[in-house]
Amino acid sequence: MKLYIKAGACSLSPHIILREAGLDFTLINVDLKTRVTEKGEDFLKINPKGQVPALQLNDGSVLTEVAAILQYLADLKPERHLLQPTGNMARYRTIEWLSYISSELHKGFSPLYRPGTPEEMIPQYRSQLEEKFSYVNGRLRDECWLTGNHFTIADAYLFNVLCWGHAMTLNLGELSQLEAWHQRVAQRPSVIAALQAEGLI
Ligand SMILES: N[C@@H](CCC(=O)N[C@@H](CS)C(=O)NCC(=O)O)C(=O)O
Repeated sequence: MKLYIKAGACSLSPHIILREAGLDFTLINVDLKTRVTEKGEDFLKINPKGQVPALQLNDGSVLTEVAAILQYLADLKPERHLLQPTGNMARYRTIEWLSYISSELHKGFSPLYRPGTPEEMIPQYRSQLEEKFSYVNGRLRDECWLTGNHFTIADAYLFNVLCWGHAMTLNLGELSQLEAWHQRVAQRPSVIAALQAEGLI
């Protein structure tokens, strides 16, 4: 499989999960401005949406959207418990988190990264994100992962967007459960390896 990425972008979470699942993969960097891959391919021919992540399967087909890719990868290796099986309520709790992270957190960062966002709107976007991370903080428990005893694909995605929160210096310092959880995730070998491979540490 090939995972098309940009270092530090939302492609980090499927990258972490490929490593958690112990799957074989190749990373291909994409220049999101020119939409040309490091191999000189026209990325729009691979993903017409022009966005990372895109996962090219061994049969040549391409799967896009973080939440879909994460679920696909987890289901390839059910024994890793990255997503519980169909019918288990824990599966839907994980998907509930994926949806929240995607729509409320991930896309909440877009105006902060987008050139042209009116300067006077920035504090409002920042405080909306801080409120949402505060909600997540209230849902975390000591020594646990987001949905309980297993590290899941939702933890990888939350870690990904929380890294942006740190990079953007959001005011998260008082969210002690969230910061403790972040430390636990950051110590996982898959996460360290993914951050190293993307040149982020
Ligand atoms: N809905 C997509 C959003 C992906 C997305 O926002 N990717 C960003 C990087 S984090 C991107 O490729 N931005 C470049 C662009 O939109 O032109 C998903 O969940 O995968």
